[in-house]
Amino acid sequence: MSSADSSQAVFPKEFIWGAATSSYQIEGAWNEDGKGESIWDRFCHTPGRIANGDTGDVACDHYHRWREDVALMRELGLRAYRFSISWPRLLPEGRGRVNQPGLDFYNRLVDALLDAGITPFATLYHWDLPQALQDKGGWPARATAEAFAEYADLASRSLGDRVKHWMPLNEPWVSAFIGYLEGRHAPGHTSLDEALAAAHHLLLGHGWAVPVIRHNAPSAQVGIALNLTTVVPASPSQADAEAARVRDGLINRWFLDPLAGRGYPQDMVRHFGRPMPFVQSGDLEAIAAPLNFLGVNYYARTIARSDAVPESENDPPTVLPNAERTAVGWEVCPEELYELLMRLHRDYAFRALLITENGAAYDDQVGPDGRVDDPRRISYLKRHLQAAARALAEGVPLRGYFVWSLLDNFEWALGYGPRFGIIYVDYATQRRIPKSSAYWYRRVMESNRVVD
Ligand code: IFM
Repeated sequence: MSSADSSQAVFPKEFIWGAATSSYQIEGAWNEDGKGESIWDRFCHTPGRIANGDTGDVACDHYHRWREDVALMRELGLRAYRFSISWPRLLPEGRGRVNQPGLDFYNRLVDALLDAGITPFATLYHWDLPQALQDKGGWPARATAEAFAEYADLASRSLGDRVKHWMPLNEPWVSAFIGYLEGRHAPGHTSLDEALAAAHHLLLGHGWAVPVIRHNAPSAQVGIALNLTTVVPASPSQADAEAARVRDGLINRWFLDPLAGRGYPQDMVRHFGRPMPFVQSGDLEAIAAPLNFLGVNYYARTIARSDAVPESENDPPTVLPNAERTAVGWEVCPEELYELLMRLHRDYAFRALLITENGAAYDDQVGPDGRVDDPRRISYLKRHLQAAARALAEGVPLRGYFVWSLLDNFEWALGYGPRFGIIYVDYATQRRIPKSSAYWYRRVMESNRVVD
């Protein structure tokens, strides 16, 4: 669908329009009011880990500025807000002793959101594991999954009377494989065996959390947010097709299959070729706890290229030499969001899908008039929403969309360089300036259609 067809990209009036953030990326106050240390605090305080030596110590100072941020959300007409809860703010040692000021913070935030008519969507784990649990083995240890279920109990008992939408995990692939195999994220380890055990215990903790949340908040809708992508072979060669199968297995199927009750994909079990003693009797049943929705975090397609085939021998290559890219180098491919949604519905048929993250980083600047004009982000969002509307029109049960992100924020190993927000943050003063994309998004939300 081209931009000329924008008017056809319509959404139902009950469509959930929102924006998303996460605790470590925006809150700051890393050691205030009794909060415990997280693995991201430790990682950022280790020299050489993060671009520019940046840390989340202050971030967007949302812990102190949440009132102003909720007021901005209301002004922009958000219907929903997806945030994450900091586990070490509630449980400084990961389990046991509760930090009441931490709970108070989320109680106030939730109340303010509801007062503003904004539906809270809570994520329990967006990567900030209590360091105390990492010191006992982190996600490769089964006890961390048990601790997670306890934390889910505390959070849902405290907030479940008001929060009716929950996601135990955000992007467990990133936690497991970037944190424990690639080492680019906290805790910075590089072991495949650890990564596989971590992935399993993340999923197990999720599976145990689902009935706990439902018990504490009986009418709750519970889902999970996965980073999902289409995988395209770099060329028509057999070797690249094989590389694509493996990449799809690693990023998509390793999580989707067990959640859908199919266990781990056997081709990938063979590919890893590692014993998996951590999978115990009953685990796969727990992981397959039925979900109300699957959260889809989509940014770009993935190109799979086999090392076995020199690119020069790949004729014709699938990869476009002059692809449109965002400031972090990710290819802009909105039509692949349509493909992804169709594939998810066809292959897995979850009850409902929500796009829980979609957005782009650009090098936004404050203009001489004090405004931040970001036409490239508007264009990115517009084309992705058109793709989403097309999937919806073709029968995909897509119920909502959350732009990543509400605010410019701490982009993990890349620090504060990339700006993903629809609201600009001047980190020196903490001044917030809604970008032109925020005003454009307001018109989309008001009209339930992709406007020009
Ligand atoms: O900033 C991240 C977010 O924490 C998880 N999903 C992808 C975003 C952009 O990289």
